[in-house]
Amino acid sequence: MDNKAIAALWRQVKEMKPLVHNITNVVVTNFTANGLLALGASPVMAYAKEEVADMAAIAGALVLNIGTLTAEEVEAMIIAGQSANEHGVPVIFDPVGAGATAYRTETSRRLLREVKVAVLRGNAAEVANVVGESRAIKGVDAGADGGDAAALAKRAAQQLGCIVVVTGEEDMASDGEVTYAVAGGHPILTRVTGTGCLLTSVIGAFAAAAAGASRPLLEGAVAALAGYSVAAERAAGERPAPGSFAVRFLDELAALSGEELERSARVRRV
Ligand code: ATP
Ligand code: TZP
Ligand code: MG
Ligand code: MG
Repeated sequence: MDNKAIAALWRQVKEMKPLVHNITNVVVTNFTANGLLALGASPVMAYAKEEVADMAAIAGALVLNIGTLTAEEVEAMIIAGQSANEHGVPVIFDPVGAGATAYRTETSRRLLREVKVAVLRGNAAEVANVVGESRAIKGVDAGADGGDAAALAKRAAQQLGCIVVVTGEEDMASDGEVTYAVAGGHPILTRVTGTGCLLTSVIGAFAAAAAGASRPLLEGAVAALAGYSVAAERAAGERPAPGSFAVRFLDELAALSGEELERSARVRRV
């Protein structure tokens, strides 16, 4: 996929303003809603098992994130996920902290069994642990061992039968056959909580946009990664600091134009 196609999807999100239903963690809720609004999407957080099926059915994408999971929330995720599946709504899954505790690992695998997930997005340790390759993780933060992220994304995509995005210094997106690497971003992203979680929800917005534009889901994921990386670089500037970066990043998600993204995206097939 070329930078023109990436820019077209960036514009499509802003035109379509897709509704993204998030069942996410208590740490990142506000940042996620503001990030999606800055991007031009419409966020909604809805968790009650009495309503999640209805909300998921009318959304452009459903994002499931187990960052602060509880048994009740997992039950709601399964109800929402199955409703999304019935209504052709793509489900994006962030297995936050998989591998840190047995409950997170087992819940991730259960969700992947009971819900048809379209895109799995995690750091290298989370993705490795979900697919049974034990890898050190410190709470919700990836360990030092990034390994071969492209090979991991491809293996996981083949095993799970969905698109897998592995993020880190360079981001990888694979459908099990084709794998793209997206360069850029900035290490300051790891010093602001929720930047991974927001990215997963941004991939949700792009999954909806890709479906709306009849483009492959993999292209939607790659466009999300590329736009996110360029916005982060612009927000970081010369001397980034975590507090001001978080605010500037929202501004850049809103300001980045399709033209600028077309000039700056660094995507290659690996
Ligand atoms: P972790 O908790 O380990 O930070 P995460 O779920 O927050 O994981 P990340 O892998 O940090 O997710 O990805 C979030 C964003 O940060 C992505 O856009 C990714 O490209 C970017 N990122 C992470 N590490 C770096 C880095 N060293 N250099 C540039 N960008 C990075
Ligand atoms: N604890 C549970 S969820 C969470 C923390 C700190 C947020 C993780 O956010 P991200 O985007 O994975 O860094
Ligand atoms: Mg992080
Ligand atoms: Mg994370």
